[in-house]
Amino acid sequence: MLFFASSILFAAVVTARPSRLISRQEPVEIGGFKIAAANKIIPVVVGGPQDTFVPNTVAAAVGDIIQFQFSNGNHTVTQSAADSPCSPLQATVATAIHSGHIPFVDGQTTVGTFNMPVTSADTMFLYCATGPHCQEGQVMVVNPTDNQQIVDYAKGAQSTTSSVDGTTVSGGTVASIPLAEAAFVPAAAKEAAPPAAEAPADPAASSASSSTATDTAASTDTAAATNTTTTAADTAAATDAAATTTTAAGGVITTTVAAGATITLPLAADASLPGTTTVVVTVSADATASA
Ligand SMILES: [Cu+2]
Repeated sequence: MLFFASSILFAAVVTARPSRLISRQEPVEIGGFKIAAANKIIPVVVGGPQDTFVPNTVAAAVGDIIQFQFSNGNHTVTQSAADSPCSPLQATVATAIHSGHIPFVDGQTTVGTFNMPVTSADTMFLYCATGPHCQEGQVMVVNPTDNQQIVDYAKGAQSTTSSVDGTTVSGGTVASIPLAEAAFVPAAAKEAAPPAAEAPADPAASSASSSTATDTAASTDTAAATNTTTTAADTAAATDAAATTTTAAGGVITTTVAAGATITLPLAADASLPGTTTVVVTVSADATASA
């Protein structure tokens, strides 16, 4: 089979170029397919720790395939006109390039790709249509005519205020490859969840002075803590001392604080319990005045 296919290719090449050696840069028409001996797959990494294309300029021959490999984030490869960065050429040319949005999340073992056959040697301008990525410089040029083109295109992108998404996947094929074969190492995985919050400082410790009056139940507060209802009956204290707290059987917490103080529930001793919700209660200073 391999020999058979090779024979056809050779025969066709000989027919097309009878007096020359095979040019490895020029495509050959065989049965409607363009085949170039020098066809390459050119990897381009999209996104990652930064919103970029790497590389952001590529020299590609007709018949090559640019394989966009999507790293961390959620990005697109979308074609624009040279003088309209961050806006899809699809608006006027239906066949213009657009990959759709292809994400990469922590833990993925495959990498989304967009395989774009290069069908023309013309210069092509591409951007990412996600959020502000284009304005931030996630742009690239295929077959630039000089080194200045990518600079000018990026500057033009920075001059826009928003990006316009493409509408239809076009100009390539969405697929995937194993992560182990990708041209990048993913960004370090983010921690699944932040560590438990530290117990809040007891704000009652810094409360103002108060009278010697004792006010019972200046406020009665219900806090949803550890899936049970805890009633804190707060009694304004006659001193400047830090709040004292006792917990009786049945989950009733009694705390003693100065009038005008702020109580944060759950109290410091309970704040480390899983599932606790913090509720801030300010004891009414008026209750003190009435005594
Ligand atoms: Cu992007």
